[in-house]
Amino acid sequence: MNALPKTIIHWIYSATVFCTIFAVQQQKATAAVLYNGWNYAIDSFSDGVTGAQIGGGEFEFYGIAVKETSNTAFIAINSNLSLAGSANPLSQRGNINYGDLFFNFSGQNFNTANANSSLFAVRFAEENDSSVPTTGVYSNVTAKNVARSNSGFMNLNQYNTMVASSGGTPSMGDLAATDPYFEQTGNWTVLNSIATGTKVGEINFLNLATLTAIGLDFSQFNAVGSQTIGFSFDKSSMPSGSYVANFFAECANDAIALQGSFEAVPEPSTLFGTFVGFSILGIGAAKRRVKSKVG
Ligand SMILES: [Ca+2]
Ligand SMILES: [Ca+2]
Ligand SMILES: [Ca+2]
Repeated sequence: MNALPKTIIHWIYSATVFCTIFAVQQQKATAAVLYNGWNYAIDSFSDGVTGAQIGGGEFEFYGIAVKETSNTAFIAINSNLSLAGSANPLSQRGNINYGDLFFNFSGQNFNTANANSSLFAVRFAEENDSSVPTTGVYSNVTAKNVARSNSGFMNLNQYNTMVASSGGTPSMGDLAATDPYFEQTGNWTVLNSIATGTKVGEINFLNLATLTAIGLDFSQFNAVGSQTIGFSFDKSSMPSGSYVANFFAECANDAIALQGSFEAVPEPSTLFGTFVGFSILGIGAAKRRVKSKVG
């Protein structure tokens, strides 16, 4: 068999390298980014719309990360928007804040899950326009649009077009900006706030020192928003399995979606079994100690 000409070998090698790099980049855009036990969705740093400023302003969201232990879920958001929101007298409740954080375990797109009241959501911003009375975890959730009452975008297509035409790069974190998971067109179709839901749990706010102590590090991804907001809740208030989580600004001036999954909370009977197992082992060890003493 004739050896392949050098130029062809070189071409094959180059193509292989190119495909490998391409595959890695593709993977980066779609697969979970795990670091120190946290699953990160890093957003575009140039798609927050703050008045005429595209990128880096008060409405720039940088990322969201989720960590779990057997019983607890931890959430952290890195952004330039404070938990108090941005004061704006023309907007509902006098500020433009975070909308609510939705979790969709149904495998359906957002609007279908919404129509089936199968969404879960966390209200973490006390001053936002959520229809549920307090912060916490909610099940059987339906969502509403508050972009209209917060000087916001009419739909995602309008937002994406505006960002791109101003030199920014629109992104939805783990999803592409135009991903059909969210409705893209129509009038006031960004569903970013809880309309109805049943409260199933509380959230506990966590400061940056606590988050850092359990391994959070947004700077690893060059996410350098001035605000890091963190909280935890009992995983028993949500299902296990794969989900899409997302949140928008109330004005829809930025948004992030994260693809993740929760492991099932251990059954009490399994825990009991483990304790019994430990006890038996403990008794065995104690017996052996006594025996060795006697012996
Ligand atoms: Ca962003
Ligand atoms: Ca508001
Ligand atoms: Ca975004």
